[in-house]
Amino acid sequence: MFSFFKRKKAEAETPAPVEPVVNVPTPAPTPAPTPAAPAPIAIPEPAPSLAAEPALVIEETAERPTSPAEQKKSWMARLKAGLSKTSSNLSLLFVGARIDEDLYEELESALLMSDAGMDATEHLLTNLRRKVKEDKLLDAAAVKAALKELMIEMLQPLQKPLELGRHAPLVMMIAGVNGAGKTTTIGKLAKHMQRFDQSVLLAAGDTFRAAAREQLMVWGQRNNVTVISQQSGDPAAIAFDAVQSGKARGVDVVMVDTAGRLPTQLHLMEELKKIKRVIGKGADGAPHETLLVIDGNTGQNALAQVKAFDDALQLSGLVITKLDGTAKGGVLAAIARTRPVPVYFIGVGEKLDDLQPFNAEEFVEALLG
Ligand SMILES: Nc1nc2c(ncn2[C@@H]2O[C@H](COP(=O)(O)OP(=O)(O)O)[C@@H](O)[C@H]2O)c(=O)[nH]1
Ligand SMILES: [Mg+2]
Repeated sequence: MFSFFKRKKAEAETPAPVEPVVNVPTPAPTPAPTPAAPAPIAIPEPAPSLAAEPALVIEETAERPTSPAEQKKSWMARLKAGLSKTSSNLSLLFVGARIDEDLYEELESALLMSDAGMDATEHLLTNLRRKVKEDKLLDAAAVKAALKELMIEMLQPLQKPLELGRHAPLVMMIAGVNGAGKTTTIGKLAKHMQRFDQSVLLAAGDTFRAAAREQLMVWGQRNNVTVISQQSGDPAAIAFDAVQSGKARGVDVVMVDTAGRLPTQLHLMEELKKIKRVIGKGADGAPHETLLVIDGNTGQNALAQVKAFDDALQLSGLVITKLDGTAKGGVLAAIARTRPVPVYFIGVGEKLDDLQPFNAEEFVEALLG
């Protein structure tokens, strides 16, 4: 579950003096916001054409079910629908099946097709065979239940709460490839955190696309969240500014958005490392969370992304988005086996509420029903 240790407002740190920046390119001198200034630092410019840009389309809807039980039913249904290809493949195998080599072979194919990868697939099959033997399982339903148990066991290490209130402010940096859902996730997270009584400040660090910044600004205004932005500029400088501003304003959480990039674009990966380093100059131990956002439809390439971004940034967590689409879901097993970075949240839609803490049991329930 989403947990945090509540920090009393009265104990909020007084703004620390601005630390000198040494050994890094000096952030561009931007006017430091005064704690009293509520407006985001933005230089208005002609509205950019949004045609080609994925917009930050996260809205609150009135039609969504309101009671917690109904809400849960609704997002579980979307997760189930999203993972239905894998779940029907897996479930069909067990219908009236005999426990023989054919079953294991078909299971192997289905798991590989789900993007679980060779290692996780072999691991599951070896353990399943052993369990079937040891527990003398004779019918398909019992074998399916055993597989479910093994999958939960495998994914459990990925389940970890994002703890708020450990730092003032808690600084989070968000990275990923283009279109993965970074900006949308930041919007959802901001809303999520506001519900936990956390004040949030965002840094529009995607300086490549004017529309990306504009969208974040508009969204911030609508939701009463301050967005630190510059018309053009060094994303590291914007991130640094945001951290300073967050400290001065005594906000609880600072989230730094970044431009999408492929792990193969080495100069852009270097830029990310620089952003992280410069954030560290702004606050002790920051960023306290370095998140990678992954599109759940990416397949096996998601694993390559986790490895590359983790090597560059030492990730503390993942967010897997678009699991309401046509994602196969197995890639979480691959991640659990090869690079077990915690999955803090999963995205199950484009709306503000469509972000859920990752829960291994619920996920496997959706996958194997
Ligand atoms: N269906 C669905 N769409 C999502 C989800 N998360 C993000 N998106 C969509 O993915 C697209 C790209 O998102 P964006 O946040 O702009 O990606 P970014 O480039 O990583 O910042 C947008 O159209 C979002 O609405 C999700 O969990 N489910
Ligand atoms: Mg973006």
